[in-house]
Amino acid sequence: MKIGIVGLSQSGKTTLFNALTGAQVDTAAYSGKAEAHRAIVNVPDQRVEVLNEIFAPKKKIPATIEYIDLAGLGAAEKKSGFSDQFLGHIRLVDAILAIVRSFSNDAVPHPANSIDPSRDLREIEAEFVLSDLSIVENRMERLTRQMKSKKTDADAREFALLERCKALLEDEKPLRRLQMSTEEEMIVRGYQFLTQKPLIVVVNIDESNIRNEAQVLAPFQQVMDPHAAALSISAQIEMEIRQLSDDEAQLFQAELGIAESAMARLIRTSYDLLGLVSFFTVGSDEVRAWTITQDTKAPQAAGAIHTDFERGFIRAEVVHYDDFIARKSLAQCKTDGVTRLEGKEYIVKDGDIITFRFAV
Ligand SMILES: Nc1nc2c(ncn2[C@@H]2O[C@H](COP(=O)(O)OP(=O)(O)OP(=O)(O)O)[C@@H](O)[C@H]2O)c(=O)[nH]1
Ligand SMILES: [Mg+2]
Repeated sequence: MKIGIVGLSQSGKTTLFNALTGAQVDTAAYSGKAEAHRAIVNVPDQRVEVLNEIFAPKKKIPATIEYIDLAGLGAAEKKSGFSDQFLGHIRLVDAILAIVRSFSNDAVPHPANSIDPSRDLREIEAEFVLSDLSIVENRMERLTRQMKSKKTDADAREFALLERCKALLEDEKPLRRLQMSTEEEMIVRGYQFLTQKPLIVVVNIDESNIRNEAQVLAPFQQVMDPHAAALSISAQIEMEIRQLSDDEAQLFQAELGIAESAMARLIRTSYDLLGLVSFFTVGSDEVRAWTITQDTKAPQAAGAIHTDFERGFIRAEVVHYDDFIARKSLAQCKTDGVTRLEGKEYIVKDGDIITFRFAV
């Protein structure tokens, strides 16, 4: 899973990136042309650790998330739209993390000269809406020309769908709000609309607001929808904590009233928002966690490992983590009848331990 971090300039993107990934990128400003920072982090999952102890494999491979720290969006005055480079990065992410500034820091100027996180979010979303709208309009123009020479049903259906998208965008609403059939989702998938991607809003707060999350987030509730979530995080504090030893970090967190690290909260929020679950493969070679969406059937889950596994899928031997942990041996699971043989229609559950049977 790829998550792109966006925000106005100097909103704390790189600071948060450091907090989430343990990187130590210099937080000095960098121009829009600079390379984006990327880092891959392991998804903490106690189950992988326990399986690792039981199987003592050569390799332990946890699930991962990639974070991309992008260049800042310009100030309100210079509405220049996005650079091609920025769009190239952001169109490929699975979810967008928009960070907005609520922290006060006299040494750091705000591009609009005042602190107003709701306004900043509206501004970011407005940029995304404009970007999507221009794609919709271009495509509609092209389809109109095409349909003049030869009109197909597929073109007509796409045009009708784009008209619905356009109406919503002209109303300054994100495409996340559009109800689409599976077929319609297939039609628009290739466009990689920015306002259709799941959105995580991070309000970057002062240390003094760490215990006031409900209050801080209240103004954002009305812009939220089922594909958006908001969190308040002090990026600066979290970055500092990330650089401490585990013991020191725990002490410091308790003192400040931070129940869970920003990294852990963000991963949980991302999994919920994207509807992700993990299944495991185990053995003496490796113990590994795989990430899939929660409605994935067994053959497609196998495909996450290798396309051959999906093509030649025969069946899946499944035992749930909880059933396995009560026995700590795959053989015992079979003896006790808690290992199931599942076919092509089985929907993989979070925590399933699976051995795929396939023929190629
Ligand atoms: N007080 C305070 N300062 C912060 C916080 N987060 C970031 N800063 C400061 O704000 C400045 C900008 O932070 P960055 O993380 O570089 O922000 P950015 O969004 O990556 O900036 P650009 O990449 O230049 O757009 C730095 O001087 C940070 O130290 C925070 O939570 N509290
Ligand atoms: Mg930065």
